[in-house]
Amino acid sequence: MAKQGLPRLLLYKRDASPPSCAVMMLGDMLGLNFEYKEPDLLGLEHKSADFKKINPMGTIPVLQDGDFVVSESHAIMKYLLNQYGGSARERLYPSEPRQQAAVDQCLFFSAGVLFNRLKVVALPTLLHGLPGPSEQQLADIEEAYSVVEAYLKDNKYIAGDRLTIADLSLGTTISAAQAILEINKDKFPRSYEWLTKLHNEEVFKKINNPGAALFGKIIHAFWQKNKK
Ligand SMILES: N[C@@H](CCC(=O)N[C@@H](CS)C(=O)NCC(=O)O)C(=O)O
Repeated sequence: MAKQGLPRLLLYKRDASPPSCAVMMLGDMLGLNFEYKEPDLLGLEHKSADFKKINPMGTIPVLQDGDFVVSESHAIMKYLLNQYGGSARERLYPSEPRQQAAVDQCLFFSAGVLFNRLKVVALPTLLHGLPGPSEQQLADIEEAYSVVEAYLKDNKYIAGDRLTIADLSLGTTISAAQAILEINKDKFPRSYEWLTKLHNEEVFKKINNPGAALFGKIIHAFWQKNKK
């Protein structure tokens, strides 16, 4: 339920975009009132001069809060928690240095490694006729899964014993990545269990699971088309 009396927050997003879903889930958990804009990615609206004035990287999500604009889902999530998180901030992004470093480690891994291994398959599929992932791309995704498995060695959630924004970030990205390479539950049992647990959380059911399903539907439809 959105809280009354909070400022107007405009989020540029797409439902099939994992980093957009992570921000939307956080917004939902904090009871924020987002208005949405959905740039046409296939029409390259996000690469237009107008969009690049908002985000020079030409990516979504982007958050506009009055005259303040921030892009990059991890920066957006931290901003939302710092500005509007209230008591949830400590739970979702702990201030204790080691706990926070564990969360940050996952956020940087998500932004710098795992998401990019998904993106190098997704973008060429959608824009340049890629008919499916290469063996090397699949091996790279699997290697990233092995890092997730290692992060879960001592933890119930990805960065500790409770859900944090690291679970929102890595959880959305791995959910979408299932359309390219499913987690092998014998090889990565902790990851499989963690992802199953996340998928049963209400906020994942509401936002992530439909978003990941849509991503899967789109990418598989393009592979079929691109193979012809
Ligand atoms: N690390 C960024 C990734 C943003 C990103 O690449 N988003 C995709 C959509 S899921 C996008 O805008 N792709 C368009 C492009 O890069 O051309 C984040 O977490 O916000």
